[in-house]
Amino acid sequence: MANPLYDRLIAPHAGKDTPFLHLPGDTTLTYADFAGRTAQFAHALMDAGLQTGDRVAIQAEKSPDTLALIFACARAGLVFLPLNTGYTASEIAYFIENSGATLFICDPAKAADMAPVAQASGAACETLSPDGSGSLQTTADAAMRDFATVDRDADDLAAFLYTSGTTGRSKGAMLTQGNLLSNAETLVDLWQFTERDVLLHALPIFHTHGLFVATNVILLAGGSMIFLPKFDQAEVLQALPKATSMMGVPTFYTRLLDAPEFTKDLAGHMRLFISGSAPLLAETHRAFEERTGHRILERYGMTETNMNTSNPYDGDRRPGTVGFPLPGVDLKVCDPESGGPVPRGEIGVIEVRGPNVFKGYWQMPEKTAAELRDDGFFITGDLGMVDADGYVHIVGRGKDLIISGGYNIYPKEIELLLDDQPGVLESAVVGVPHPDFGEGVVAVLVAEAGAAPDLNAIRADLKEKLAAYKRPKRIEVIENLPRNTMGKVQKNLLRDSYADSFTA
Ligand code: MLC
Ligand code: AMP
Repeated sequence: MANPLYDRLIAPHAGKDTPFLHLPGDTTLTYADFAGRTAQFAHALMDAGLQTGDRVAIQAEKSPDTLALIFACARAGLVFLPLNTGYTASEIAYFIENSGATLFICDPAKAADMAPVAQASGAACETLSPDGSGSLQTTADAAMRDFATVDRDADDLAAFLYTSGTTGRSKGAMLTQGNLLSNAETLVDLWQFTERDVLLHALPIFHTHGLFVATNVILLAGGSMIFLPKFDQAEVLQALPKATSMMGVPTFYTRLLDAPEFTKDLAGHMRLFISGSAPLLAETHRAFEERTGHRILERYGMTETNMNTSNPYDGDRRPGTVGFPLPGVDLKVCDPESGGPVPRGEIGVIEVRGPNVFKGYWQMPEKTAAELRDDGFFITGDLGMVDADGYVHIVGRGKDLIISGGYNIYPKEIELLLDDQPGVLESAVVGVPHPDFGEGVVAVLVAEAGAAPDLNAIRADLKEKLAAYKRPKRIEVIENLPRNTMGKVQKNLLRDSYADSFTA
C-alpha cells in the first residue's frame, strides 16, 4: 500500500502541531490542520464521483485550501492540472477539452463565465474561494479529517502542467509521482533544507517553481512557509526578517533591489536566496551581493523536467551560469542538426535525462517523439554550453519563446490571434529587454492593402482572449516583415529595431 507523494510529503507530519503555513494576519496553519484538510478535500472529490486517474482542472486563487486541494488529488489518485489564474474563458476551454478533465474548479467570482465552458466539454464545475465560501469547500467542511489514501506507484501520473508549443497549441506535460518526489529529494539535500527553514513564498502555485520546487521541498524537509498571496514588494520586505530562505524569479530580485529599505541589515540573517525560471542577469547577481553580502543561488529547470541544474550550495555560485547537473541528472549539449554531442565549451541544444523527466505530452505522441528520445533524453530547446569547470551556461533558446517575469509566452499563439484581426495581413511577435520583466512583448503588424487596422479594437479583442501577461505591451504597424532569402521572418532584426521599447 503506497502513495509516494502522500507517504513522503504529508504522512510523516500528519500528527504534528508545528506550523506549515504562516498566513497574513499572524495566523498559522499546522501540519495536522493541513493533512486533515487534504483528507476533507479528498472526500469531497470522491463525493463528486471521480475515479482514479481522472483529471481535475484547478483555476483557483493562491490559498491554503488550493494547496490542500492539490494534495487531496494526489491522495485520491487523481491527476491535478493547475491553471494560471489569469487565463480567460477561451484559454481555459482548451485545457479542459484537451485534458478531458471531469471536474473544473474555479473562484466563485468566475463561475458564471467558466461553468458553461466546463460544461461544454462535459466537465462539472465547483468553486473554491480564499475566504472558504466555495461549493467544494462547503462539501469538504462536513467531511472526515482522515481518508484512506489511494494506492499509487511512483510511475503513476500525478499532474498535467500545460506548456505552450511553438505551433501555438499547448501541450499537457504528464508528470508522475516519482518525477515530483525524486526532484524534491535531490533539492532538499543539495540546498540543505531542514525543519528549521521558513521559506518566503510569494510565487504563484500553478507552476513548477512555486508548487513543486518550493512547496514539495518544504514539505519534505518539514519546514514552514510564509505564504503570501503574490509578490508585493512591501509585504515581502515586511516578511523577510522572519524568513530563512526565499525562492523567486529574477523580477523578484530586481524589485527588491529597487527598494532602498532592502539593506544588508534586513537580509543579513537569511540562509539562502534562490533564483530561476528565467535568466538572472550577472549584473543583478553582483548588485545583490554588493547590497546584501549574499550570492543568489541560480538553478535551471522547466515544466517537463522539474529542476535540472543548480549552482552549488557550498562552493562558487557563478553569475551568469546555472551551475552543475543535479545528482542523478545526465546533461549533454548536442548539435541541433545531427543530434550528436558537441565538444565541451561549444554551444548546442541542452538535453537532459533522469528520474525528473516527464512521461510525455498527453495524447500527443508525435510531439512526445520529437522531443523525448528513445534513450530517455529530453530535448529542452534551450541553447547552452558547459564550460571548462563544468558549469552550465544558458546562452539562448532554440525555440521561439519569450519569458516575461518568469512566465512563458509563445509568440505563435499571439500571432495566430493577430493574423485573424480585420485589416491585418500578417504579424510577428518578439520579446525585447524590459527593466522589470526581463523581456516585454512587442507585436508588429502588416496591414492588408488599403486597410488601416484598428489598434484599439485589436487590444480589446486580445483582452477577451489572452491572459494579461501575454498581451503585447507595444503594437506597431509596419510596411513589411523583414524576411531572409528562405522567406523566414527575421525576428532578430525586429528585436534590434524595437530593443529600446521599454528601456529608453
Ligand atoms: C503581470 N503582468 C505581466 C507579468 N505579470 N506582464 C508580463 N509578464 C509578467 N510576468 C502584467 C499585469 O497583468 C499588468 O497588466 C501589468 O503587467 C503590471 O502588472 P504588475 O502589477 O507589475 O505585476 P504583478 O502582479 O506584480 O506580477 C509580476 C510578477 C508575476 C513578476 C510578480 O508575474 C509573477 O509572480 N511571476 C512569477 C512567474 C512564475 O512563477 N514562473 C515560474 C514558472 S515555472 P495590465 O494590462 O493589467 O496593466 C518554470 C520552471 C522553472 O519556469 O525553472 O522554474
Ligand atoms: P517553463 O516551460 O515555464 O517551465 O519554462 C522553462 C524555461 O525557462 C526553460 O526551458 C528555460 O528556457 C527557462 N529557464 C528556467 N530557468 C532558467 C535559468 N535559470 N536561466 C535561464 N533560463 C531559465
